[in-house]
Amino acid sequence: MSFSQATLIEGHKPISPASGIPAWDIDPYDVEILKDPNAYYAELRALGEVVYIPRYSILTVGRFETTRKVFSDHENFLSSRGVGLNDFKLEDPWRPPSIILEVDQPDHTRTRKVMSRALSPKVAKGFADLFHETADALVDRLLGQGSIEAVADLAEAFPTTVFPKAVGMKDVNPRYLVDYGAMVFNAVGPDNQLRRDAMSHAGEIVPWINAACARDRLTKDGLGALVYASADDGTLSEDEAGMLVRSFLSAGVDTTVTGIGNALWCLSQNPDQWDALKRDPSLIRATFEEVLRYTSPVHTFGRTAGQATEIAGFPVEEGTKVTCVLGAANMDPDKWGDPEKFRIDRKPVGHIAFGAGIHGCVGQNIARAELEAVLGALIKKVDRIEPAGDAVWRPSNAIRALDKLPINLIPN
Ligand code: OVV
Repeated sequence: MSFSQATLIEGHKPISPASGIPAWDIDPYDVEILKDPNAYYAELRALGEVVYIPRYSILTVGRFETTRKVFSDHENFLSSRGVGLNDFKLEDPWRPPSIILEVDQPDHTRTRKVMSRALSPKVAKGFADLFHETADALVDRLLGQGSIEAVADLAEAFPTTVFPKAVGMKDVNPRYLVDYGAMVFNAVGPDNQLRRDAMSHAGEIVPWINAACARDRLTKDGLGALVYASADDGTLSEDEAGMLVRSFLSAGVDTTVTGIGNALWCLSQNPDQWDALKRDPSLIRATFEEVLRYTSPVHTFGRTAGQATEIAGFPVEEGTKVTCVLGAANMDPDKWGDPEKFRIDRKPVGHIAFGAGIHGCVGQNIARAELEAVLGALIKKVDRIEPAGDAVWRPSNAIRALDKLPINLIPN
């Protein structure tokens, strides 16, 4: 380790960016930007292929092609040194690193295989009845209520009900699952107030999460058991199986909560698109893909240059932290016509809301199955979704999610 703590910036080596890379005096983690990011996204793309942010001593990309390229270039841009601002090679991470997210080839390949088998389209299909029955019952209950607060009542309620069942968790604590997600995702940002607030719950929640991942805290018929089967056949150690169950709990709750909340926001703000979906339910999938493109639930994730390399022809030093602004890429007018319009007939093939390359979201089949169930229940039973107050965003260093969404669900 060649740098003392004192010389690190946000836990990584300070850089001297190549000439020609524009410097931008901005804090991308300012709460006002996080709550309403489109102007920041536009300016980031306008400034250049790659931008230097002195405040954090990072490079940042937001144009579609360059963002996709950096994010999927696992040879040059490593995940094992952390996907946030801290360089795990120079500073200890806040928790033992994920053995699927925060790891490179060849180690990544073995754990990824286990997870992609556990989360296959076939397995996701097996959860369809549970997801549909739960969504139908939840929407029925909410329809009798007049106005609802859709974040707590629906967006959080649905995944925190079905996902622990899908995993086979014996321990139930929806609040801990949501708050753990907030820790995991805020942790990839700088040491700001958001990160510190999220981490203030760590003392209670981290031990609970770790304990909930043990074999004897899981049923024999869920996703957890599928992972432990790989410990039985010798592919994984017992500890590794527990770590992969931890990945379910890290990545599977906050993301789908956000996907559902953002879908309700998009549809409540765009009644013509809701009507179009009601007329043609075969557009459910396309609607969710457009929600993902339009709101990018994971707005920013990073990589670390593992060796001297380049971005769009500009030299990049080893150890450089590069943040990839997925939200900016998914709004790039060079890629998408009229990107700031929410259009369910767009079929936004190639959006990078699930990432790209070997680390692309391994849970996306489950995410899609959850959204299909929720949107399916809504279009069956609800005539109109009307705003019943202002939507409030919940700023996070990596997630673009709502805090409050008051709506009226008007029954058929
Ligand atoms: C994609 C993702 C996000 C957050 C956490 C993890 C994965 C994990 O593996 O823990």
